[in-house]
Amino acid sequence: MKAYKYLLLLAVTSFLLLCYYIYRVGNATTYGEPDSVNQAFGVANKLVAQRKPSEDALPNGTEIAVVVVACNERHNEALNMIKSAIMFNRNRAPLRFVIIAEEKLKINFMEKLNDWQELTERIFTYEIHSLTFPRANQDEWRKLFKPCAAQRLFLPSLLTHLDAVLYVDSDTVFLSPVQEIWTLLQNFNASQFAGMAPEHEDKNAGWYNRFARHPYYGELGVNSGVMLMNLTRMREFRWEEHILPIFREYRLQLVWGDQDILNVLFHYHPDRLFVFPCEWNYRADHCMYMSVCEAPDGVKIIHGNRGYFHSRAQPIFNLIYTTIEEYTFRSDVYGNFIRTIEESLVLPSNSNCDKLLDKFLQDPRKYFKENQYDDTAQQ
Ligand SMILES: [Mn+2]
Repeated sequence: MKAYKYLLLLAVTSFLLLCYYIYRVGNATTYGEPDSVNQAFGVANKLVAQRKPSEDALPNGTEIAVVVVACNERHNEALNMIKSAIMFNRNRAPLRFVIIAEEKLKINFMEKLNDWQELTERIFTYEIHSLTFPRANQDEWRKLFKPCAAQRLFLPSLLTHLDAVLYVDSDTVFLSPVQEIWTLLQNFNASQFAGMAPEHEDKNAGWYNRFARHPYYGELGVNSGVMLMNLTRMREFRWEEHILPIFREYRLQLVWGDQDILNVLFHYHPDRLFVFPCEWNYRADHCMYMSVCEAPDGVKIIHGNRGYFHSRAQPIFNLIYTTIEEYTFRSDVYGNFIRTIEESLVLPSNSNCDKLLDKFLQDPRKYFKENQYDDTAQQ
């Protein structure tokens, strides 16, 4: 009888230990740990090292990594970008936000993102990294660049635990699920490792073809505000060993910083670049004089470069940005985003971009209907 009791106790204890183990491991690999600040490399490396490259189909549950670099006042923009990605994540794809930030901003990110995790059933995880230059040639990098300016050029060596990422400028917002642009990674051919949109759509307004004093990609150059990166392939290419010589050679000709470096690199390696259409990096340049970006399925990601989210020059850019800022999670996207914008935009407007309201709202309108809450949005 006694032996039986011991056996039972042993069995129960083992079972509980097993449950706890499954719980911990499951939790860790699915969600990561929010406290990965300062130890992100070590911890994250272990957690995702075995994750398979997303070369084939995009299976349900594939984690999508969105990277942003935030310095100074840019951290509010970065948070708003993250908020928009969560808002329009109607497929509820697991998202991982990778934030590279100044030390003093880390706590702000953590507070906000921890709150949002609670409100969104932890549909996303995040990790915060310090601004970091590669060890090789570290001193030279430090001398050449301001800490934030060229950080994204070093993502292949900084994020060794990730196979692919979507890099976005902090001055972008999503109007579509991140999953949609992420699937473009599968359209890369065997040699391509980065995806970007053209800088311009027409030669008369192009900057690179009229003013650049350095080589650039294609006819009109590319814009670096939204960039898909296959980090594994970039590492194989020895990406960073290509960046430094370009900088040394062209530093006096560079006007747009790291974007110009990317343009020089892809000028010499055009086979490495996948060019995606303008609706994935929609800027005021696409509409301010006349509409030059067709966006047949609507505008997917807006890029408020040159401060358009914060000025009244093209009201719809500012309106979309502030409406996302004021949105609260778990509330109705139709009523609190789509209808708010429809009602707030003053039409007729002198702004050509405002006239394209329907293009901006096309994707959200398709999926968010009246009285439908984001929790019950299309799965
Ligand atoms: Mn930008």
